Amino acid sequence: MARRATWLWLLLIAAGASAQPIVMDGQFDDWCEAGMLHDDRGDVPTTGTLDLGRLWAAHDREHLHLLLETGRETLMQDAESPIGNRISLFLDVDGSAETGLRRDGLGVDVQIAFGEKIVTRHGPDGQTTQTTLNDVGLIMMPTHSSDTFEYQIALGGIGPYADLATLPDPPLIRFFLQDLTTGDRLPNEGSIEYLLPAPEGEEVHEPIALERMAPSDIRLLVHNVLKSNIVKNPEPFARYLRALRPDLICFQELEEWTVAQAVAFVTGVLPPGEGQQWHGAQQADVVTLSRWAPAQQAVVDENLICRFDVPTTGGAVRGLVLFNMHTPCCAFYEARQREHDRAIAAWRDILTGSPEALIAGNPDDAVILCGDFNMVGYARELYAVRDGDIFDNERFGGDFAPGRAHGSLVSAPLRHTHSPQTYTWRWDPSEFGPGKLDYVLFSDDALKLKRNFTLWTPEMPAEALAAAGLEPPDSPNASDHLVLVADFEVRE
Ligand SMILES: [Ca+2]
Ligand SMILES: [Ca+2]
Ligand SMILES: [Ca+2]
Ligand SMILES: [Ca+2]
Repeated sequence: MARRATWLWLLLIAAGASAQPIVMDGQFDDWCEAGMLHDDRGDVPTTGTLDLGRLWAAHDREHLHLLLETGRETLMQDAESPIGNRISLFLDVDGSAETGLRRDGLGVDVQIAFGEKIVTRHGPDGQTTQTTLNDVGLIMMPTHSSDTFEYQIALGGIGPYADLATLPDPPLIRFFLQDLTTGDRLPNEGSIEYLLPAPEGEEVHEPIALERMAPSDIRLLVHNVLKSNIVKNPEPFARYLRALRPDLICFQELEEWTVAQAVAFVTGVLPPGEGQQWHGAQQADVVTLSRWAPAQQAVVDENLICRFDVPTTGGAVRGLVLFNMHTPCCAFYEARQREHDRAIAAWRDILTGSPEALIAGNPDDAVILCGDFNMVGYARELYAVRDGDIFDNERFGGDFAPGRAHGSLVSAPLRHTHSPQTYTWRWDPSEFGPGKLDYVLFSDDALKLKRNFTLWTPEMPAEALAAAGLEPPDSPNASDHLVLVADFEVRE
């Protein structure tokens, strides 16, 4: 509840501030500029069911953005699970009640069923075609469960329009939302009318440079390499490794190499300096490669813990406990929760010097938990790790503050270098839209986050790609997961 109060407060005080692009990150403090269009809260009699609530809209030249409250926790891209939904968005995109499906006085040209993940187009000739969420360029955040979601819909995907310039005059979109389980409709009668005037000025998304900010920053790279694709198709991996020059690498889904083969590959691509070498550790499909030899290592479920001595800004040495995570996928909610509980309990035991601790650390060690957390389920699976809020306390022990005096761990923002996106997984033929499955969580009392980003080469301009020695399709050719990069200064 506290998190929700914070962004509502921002919404009130920031009115009148300069326009900001909507960042698709599942955080809603970027919505302060957009006016609320409708309040539909409190008209569903049964508690515990979905209740479409407040709705905001915004747009840029190529996208319509919506922010919607759902009244209870739901998984937006799921109609089957206990917290799924059957919310649909009905859009009249051509300003004509004469075209599309006649529905409540509207000519609905496009219906987007979020939970069912089906887009239905009602053509002018009465023909109906069905496509996927990806066909309309739909992005929804957060990917894990929530009671509030932000949406990005490509204007070129929902109508015969490439962008705002080709909208009808006046540029008006009419729509309503309905939860087909409870029947709750937003608005109760008629439709929302939203005008999309061309925004003033250029839309600028400040790009994030690939270079680290200081040579002494420690660079972590995280990547799920898609069924050992690095073995079969090494070129895009080699190109991004040369461009990004990490010090620590956490790979997931790399089963076809021994740790010696993985070390040999990275040594060939990133030759170590005089007297230095790459080191490796492996557990099942997770492989951790590092410029420092792990002083200790351990396994928790299928996840790998390594402890390194890393240089601080002042030239001293501090312990860094690095968890390379690949937890169960998809609808395996309980198994994933269990692994997240067990991993963060392992950090608690290391932190407190418990006799149960898997490795011996110092009380001031830094910690990073990173990797493919498969966060398509309950938000609490993530919060267990971030906040030390263990779900099964009976089995895994007490809650604690994983960031010591700072409380929770911090989740690195990891925005794309050249767009306001944060998804870390994308596979266009899938029924699922792009999502944020991968995370870097760290203790910010011991580590200062510096440059950090997610790499998605298809959206990078040609000059940026050429300067980095990358090719446009490198990201999708490498994997369905994207490369994450986070630089840290190790505090004294
Ligand atoms: Ca946002
Ligand atoms: Ca409602
Ligand atoms: Ca129509
Ligand atoms: Ca209603």
